[in-house]
Amino acid sequence: MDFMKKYVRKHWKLFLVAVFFVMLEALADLLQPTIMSHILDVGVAEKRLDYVLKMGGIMLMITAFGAVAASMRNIVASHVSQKFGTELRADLFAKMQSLSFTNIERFERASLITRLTNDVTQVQNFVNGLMRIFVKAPLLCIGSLIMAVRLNMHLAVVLLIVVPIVGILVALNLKVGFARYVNVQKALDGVNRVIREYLSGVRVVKAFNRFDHEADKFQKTNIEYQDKSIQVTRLLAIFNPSILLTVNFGIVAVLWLGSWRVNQHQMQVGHIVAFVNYMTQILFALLTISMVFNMFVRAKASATRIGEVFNQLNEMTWDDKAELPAHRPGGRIDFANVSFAYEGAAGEPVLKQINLTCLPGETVGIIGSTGSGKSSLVSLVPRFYDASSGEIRVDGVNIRQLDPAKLRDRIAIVPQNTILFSGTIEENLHWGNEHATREEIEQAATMAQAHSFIVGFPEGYGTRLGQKGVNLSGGQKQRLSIARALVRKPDILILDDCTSALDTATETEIKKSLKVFASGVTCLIIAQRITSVMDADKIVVMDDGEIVGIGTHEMLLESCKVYVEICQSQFGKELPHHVKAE
Ligand code: DUT
Ligand code: MG
Repeated sequence: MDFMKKYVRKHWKLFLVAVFFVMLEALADLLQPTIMSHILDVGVAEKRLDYVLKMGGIMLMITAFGAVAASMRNIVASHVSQKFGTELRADLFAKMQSLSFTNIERFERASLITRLTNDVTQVQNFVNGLMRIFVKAPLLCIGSLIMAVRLNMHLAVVLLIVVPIVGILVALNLKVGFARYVNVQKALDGVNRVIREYLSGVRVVKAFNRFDHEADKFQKTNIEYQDKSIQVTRLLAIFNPSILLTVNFGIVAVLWLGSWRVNQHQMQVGHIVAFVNYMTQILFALLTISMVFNMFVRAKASATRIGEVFNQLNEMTWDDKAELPAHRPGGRIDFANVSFAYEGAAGEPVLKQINLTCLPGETVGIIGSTGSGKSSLVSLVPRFYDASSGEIRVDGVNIRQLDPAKLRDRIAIVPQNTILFSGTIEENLHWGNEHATREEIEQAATMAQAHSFIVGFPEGYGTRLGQKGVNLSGGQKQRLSIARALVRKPDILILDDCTSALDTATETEIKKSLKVFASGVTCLIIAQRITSVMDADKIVVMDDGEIVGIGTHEMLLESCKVYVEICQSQFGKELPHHVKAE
């Protein structure tokens, strides 16, 4: 919970101001019953109207004073807790942004969302409560005890019995409650996870008519959440009335004992009234304390979950002084003995002993069966992940020394799964380069064969895309994704299977424009179709995490068995020699 220190340091002054007002408020509450007992015992009993009026006036003033303190406390408390919540959310978001893929993948996405929203809100509520009831309840409880004992020692005997019993009940409640509240939180996570998965896969769910299955799954987590919540409410349903009952017994005892002593003329009625008043204050204070505890449990569980994110150390380190050389043409990439394994995948390496050099301006095709490690290979270049062993150099600099942000400035990537953002088409293309002019954007779109369909829309480049670009076809999305990368004018361009949804004619057009664009740009092109890569300067053939062949189309046909197999599977059994690069 170290992350809280920063906010404590920042807000403790205002926090204390709020606590000060709460103390005034509690003081006002504590004075009331005593004044009332005076009114009854002196004013009413002796029929002195002037005394009643005078004390009544004081009572009114104290109430007003308490109300003003309460308002001030409310204002300060909301201010502090809202500020705190906003800052915590912003910091958490920034932290999530700064984490590497490996760090992020340790969490479920659904849980990251709940951490950022629900968990922060819980902690924020707790902080708010801290400045209100949390301080007030113990103050009232102890204050009432003292006032009651001072008022009448004899009646206080009842407290001697009632308070320990209630104390034990509250403690028991807390002890049993903690684990159950943690369970509720977990169940809520489950509900969020199922909803998220359903929503992100809604098309597939409908296509496979799996709605019933999904509904079942949801229902299960929903019921689980219900059960856990009911368990908690049951607990409260038992404890709260028991506490109430105990205190009420105490009040009956006070009335009985008091009336007995009044009859003996050893005590006045006003004392009984005031005493009962103090007892109810103690009762409510205790009840709020147990409620407060529930809040505390939730906040603690939430704070732990937030802390888990803050505690993620970004393993990606770099040397701030390291720079990529400014000279052009840049874009040379060297892989030297690179091996790589994803975390948690039983350490099974997905890339083994990769040695590869891509020269500036070279176009390198990467081909291989699915799961052979093509995407993994290119994801190492922008430092999405760090290699487990070996070294990757860009323009001669080991990328482990480079700030990923600087490195990624030189790289544009078209990911295998097209991701667009809600906003206009133009905004999406600007992602490639904030400062790109409209002309550059249209140029890139033309190269990616996207311009013609974009201007076909009534609103052209201003057309709004839904979330993830839902209102576009798969091929349209791919072309926008390519255009976005081209807008960046990178040294290194990575195209991960980005023409899979395009027809061959469009693909050929894009390849033609790329050839012009790519002079001087190092291109890594991953493809499934031989025709997409066969005119590359060199082709890398991957199989099961290893490079099994590097060379031109013709060379590989002679030397690489895997390449020949891929060719045969795509062009038929006859000798693939007739397949020539264009
Ligand atoms: N893998 C993981 N975690 C990931 C991504 C991949 O464990 O986040 C594994 C799956 C596979 C291997 O790494 O066994 C290689 O995956 P990659 O995505 O690199 O394969 P590909 O060559 O790009 O396959 P495809 O042609 O299907 O895109
Ligand atoms: Mg892939």
